Amino acid sequence: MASKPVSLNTGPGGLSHVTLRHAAGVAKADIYLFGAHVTSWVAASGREMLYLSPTAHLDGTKAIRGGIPVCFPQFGKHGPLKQHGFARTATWRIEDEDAAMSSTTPTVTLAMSETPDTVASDWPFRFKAMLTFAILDDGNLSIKMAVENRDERVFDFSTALHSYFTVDNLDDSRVPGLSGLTYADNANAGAEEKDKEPFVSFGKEVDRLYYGAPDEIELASAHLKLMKTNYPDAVVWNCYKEKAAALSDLPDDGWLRYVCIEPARVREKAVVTPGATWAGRLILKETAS
Ligand code: TA6
Repeated sequence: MASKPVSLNTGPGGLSHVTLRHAAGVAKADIYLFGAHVTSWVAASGREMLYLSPTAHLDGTKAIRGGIPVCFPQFGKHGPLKQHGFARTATWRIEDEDAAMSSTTPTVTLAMSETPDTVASDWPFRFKAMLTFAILDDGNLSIKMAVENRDERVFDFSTALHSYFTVDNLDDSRVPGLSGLTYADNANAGAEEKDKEPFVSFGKEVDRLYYGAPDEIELASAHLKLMKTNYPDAVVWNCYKEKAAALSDLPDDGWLRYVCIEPARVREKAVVTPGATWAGRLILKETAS
């Protein structure tokens, strides 16, 4: 029997995740309700495109290491909330669940709104955040994020889709197209630098927030091109050897397996007036590289 385009399953840590499956039966994605967190995207070629740490916590005890963590309403330490905000450790709900589960196409929308904890936080606003995930006809992955202001106050936020891509070989990994841009170097206390190199390489810890990054960024060693809309910035991160040893949910050699390229809106926060909605989009495409 052909697999359903949208199904609800339980992961090894007992948490529920939606599985989206392309009609051809190869391309698929798993999205946990915990954090609205994509843990797997298998492209049309059958390649697993995302890196998920084999020691990631999949039981809700902490943010999942790998896949695509949703950083919202704060990226990193750019504000008073805990690192990367509360969205990635919140349990999201399936929007219009009955219709979603009987969808004839592999797409689902997850949503979250304020909770007593968020209202008690330093970001106390009433809101509705929605993430719409879809496996496209070509097997690529689309993620649309919308944040509606349901408060009577204006609010702002920073955000990123903190995507971990599996690389064939970190030594061969290059991120072109960022030369000449200014970035905050989080591996050097956030110092502002101007990138003078033709590409980013990974012979050391790289933790850079590039301002005004191009909307298309390629990573040939991951056979990947990303296309972002309304995420003006981009983070490039690999923790390298020393920091990997300090991450309890990443194997000591895990740093060799991934590069993060993260569509982000950090320098110029999203500002949303009451009743308005901010929207951003990310399309991840497998390339022939
Ligand atoms: O996106 C890069 C970064 O901000 C790094 O500074 C590093 O902290 C990484 O995120 C992972 O953060 P996490 O809280 O998931 O360990």
